[in-house]
Amino acid sequence: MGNYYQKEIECMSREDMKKLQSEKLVNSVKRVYENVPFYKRKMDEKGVTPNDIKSIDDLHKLPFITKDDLRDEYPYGLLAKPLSECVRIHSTSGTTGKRVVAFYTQHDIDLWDDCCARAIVAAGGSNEDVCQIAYGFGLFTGGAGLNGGSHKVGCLTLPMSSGNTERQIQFMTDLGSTILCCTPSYAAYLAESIKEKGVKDRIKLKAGIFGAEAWSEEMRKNIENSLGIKAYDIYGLTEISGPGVSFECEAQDGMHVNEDHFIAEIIDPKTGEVLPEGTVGELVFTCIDKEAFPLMRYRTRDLCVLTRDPCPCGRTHVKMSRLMGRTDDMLIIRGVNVFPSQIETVLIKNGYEANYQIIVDRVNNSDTLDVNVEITPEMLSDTTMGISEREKKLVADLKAMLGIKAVVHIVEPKTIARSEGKAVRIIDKRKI
Ligand code: DLL
Repeated sequence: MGNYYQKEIECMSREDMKKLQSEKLVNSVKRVYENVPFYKRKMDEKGVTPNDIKSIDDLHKLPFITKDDLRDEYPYGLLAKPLSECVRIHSTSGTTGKRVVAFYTQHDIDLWDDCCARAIVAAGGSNEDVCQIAYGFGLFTGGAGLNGGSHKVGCLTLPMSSGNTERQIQFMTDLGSTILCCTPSYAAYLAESIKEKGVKDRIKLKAGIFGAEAWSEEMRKNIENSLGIKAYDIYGLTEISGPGVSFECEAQDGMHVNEDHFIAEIIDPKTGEVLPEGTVGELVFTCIDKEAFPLMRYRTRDLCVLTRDPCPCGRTHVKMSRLMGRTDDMLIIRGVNVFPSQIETVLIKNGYEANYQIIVDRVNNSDTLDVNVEITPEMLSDTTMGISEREKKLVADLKAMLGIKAVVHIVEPKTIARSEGKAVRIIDKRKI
């Protein structure tokens, strides 16, 4: 293990962690109340003063912050440090509305790099490794975060950025990359290209650190088998820092939240009520160590479960489950709640790869759901089942999973565009 297995913190008793979090929370709340007019206004409106926050048991008294608040306060409204102390920004892609910009002091960058270093170590990384970073570099946090973490661990770091698949595979084989960091959809695309090139036996990868988008357990198994690696989930969001807010360990059963820096809560997305651990709800984060952009009770819109069951790895930090979707990516089709991950699970269980598209539309006042999925080369050479039979089977399995009927189109291999970053798989024409 490298230096970034921070055992004294990562395996701290619950009691000690609560004490540490409480101290940091009290200080952070005071600081934002005094330095950021937005927080003062929000807390005053709710009738809460910094003196009311004495420990993490008082966290629920603080108001929530939403993505809309961030947009309203764009760009500098939530900044808690003078600009002269900030050294970098990152930003979300801003596909829906104004971009969100997050600010970092050097302390914030160090803290973030540490979080990513912990993730790399938890995936078995050390200074013996060659770490290929194929997340995008730039305003997106994926490249910069894992790059910083890889340096801290002492890996030989390949800052490839995303795309240029030929070059990725060339460096992977020539330099003997052992860890791959990218989105799961790009990992699947790289695996497909490696297979086509017939260079699988020249690949030395042992682990992948994949996140930034939803992926199913079935997709994990496919990637692990095709690349011959262990694939670990990593979670994060620009507003809170970037990748490394939580990460998987060798148990590959949920992601440990870096609780010494971020307090996680689960709330009912409708009422805002805090839910007990073990219940599905919206994830909310409070930053207790950051300087420039320390969001308090930020509603992520991500749905998951938090659990404190003992983990075989020895880490005591709370674990969040694989994301079950986002409050805003849940599709309501003919009155039924549909998560894209449910559709992916059905497709992969039937032997398809994650090369699919979900198209929702409204025709004659009724919602339509079409699923396009590529046939795999293996299925093409298997003559025991025809295309229409395959389509019927998928329609039946989707109906059983979702409770509604979908129209399925099985399309030729390579007809659905591959993704080098976050895959866009849902086209909701009702919103266009
Ligand atoms: O995606 C940060 C990141 C980069 C995480 C690299 C992991 C690896 P944003 O672009 O701000 O930041 O998008 C954040 O992506 O709220 C989730 O909805 C989604 N997301 C992130 N990680 C996962 C994951 C980065 N492991 C949004 N599983 C989040 C599912 C994820 N969804």
